[in-house]
Amino acid sequence: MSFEKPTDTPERSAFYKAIEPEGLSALWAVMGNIITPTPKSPCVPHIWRYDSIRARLLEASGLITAKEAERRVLILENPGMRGQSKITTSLYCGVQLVMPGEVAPAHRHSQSALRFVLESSGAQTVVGGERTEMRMGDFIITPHWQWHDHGNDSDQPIFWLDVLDIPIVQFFDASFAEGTGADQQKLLRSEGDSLARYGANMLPLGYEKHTPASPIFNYPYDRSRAALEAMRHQNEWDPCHGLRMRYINPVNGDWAMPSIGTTLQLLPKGFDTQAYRSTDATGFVAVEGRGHSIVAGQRIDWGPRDVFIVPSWHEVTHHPAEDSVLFAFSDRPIQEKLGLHREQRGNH
Ligand code: GTQ
Repeated sequence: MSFEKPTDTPERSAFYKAIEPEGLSALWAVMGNIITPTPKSPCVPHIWRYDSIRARLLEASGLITAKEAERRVLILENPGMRGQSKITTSLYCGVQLVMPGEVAPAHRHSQSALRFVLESSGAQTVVGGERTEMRMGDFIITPHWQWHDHGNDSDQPIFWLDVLDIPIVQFFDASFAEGTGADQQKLLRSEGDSLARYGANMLPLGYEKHTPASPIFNYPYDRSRAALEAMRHQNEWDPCHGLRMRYINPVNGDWAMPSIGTTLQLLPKGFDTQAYRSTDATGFVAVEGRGHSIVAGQRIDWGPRDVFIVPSWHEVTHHPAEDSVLFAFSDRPIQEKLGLHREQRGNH
């Protein structure tokens, strides 16, 4: 099976031209481009260095306030898709800076967001009426259409990674957004309420509210990291992933967010992973440690807080030079729901 474009003849070319004004085109001339035997993507492997992003954001803080910008964010644009505000074909990613004393005003939108905190001395976000402190490594979700505002009461700048399903909502032409006009929304619950209510391996008796996103909205790094540390003593390593855990919605065991799947993985020093590829293009954040990964033959050296991309169906191996922790995100939950997700272990 090739789906190769049949050769052009003067008659065929004339025919294609003739049907064009009628809103028609010939499938056989394009079939190989739209139904490919294996994934073809404009998304390319790439790494963004945290130090450079950080420096550029501080430079931006001299140009615009968080309030005037609404969100002071530098978008991590995939080099294969410049101008499209995408880090992969389906996901948006940026790094946000809130300076001491600043606020990013309350708003809400159809897009779902996650924050992964890169550098913090204590700042806060409010999601759906509950405040949470944002600490290094915390995985925080803003489910779609929930009010959210951010602020920084500390004396140091805070930097975090934003990942949103913007391209997916764009694809469906389903975007709505609104502001309150206020800097901060009203607090409706006390801090820590969600984690106490849903994050202690219990649920309120009679709990039936099944929203697509997890009712927990801050998964603190100290808990996730401690879990990985405790499990390493068992010495059971996945050859492709080391020790890799996914963040879940405790109500049903599904991914924490309906559109973006997230994991945290521990790779001990010198653990060279076996080749792996999957249909979900994946973004990695090197939280701790350093090392390199080989993505479809290309070497990517990473250190703390760097962000790198492994595109769909690109074989990857990781080579940690130190004990390393990687946070990862992809559109896997959607691919699974559509029956599209595929993975392969080992070299091909
Ligand atoms: O913090 O609400 O990077 O609305 C892009 C859009 C962050 C946010 C982004 C947003 C936000």
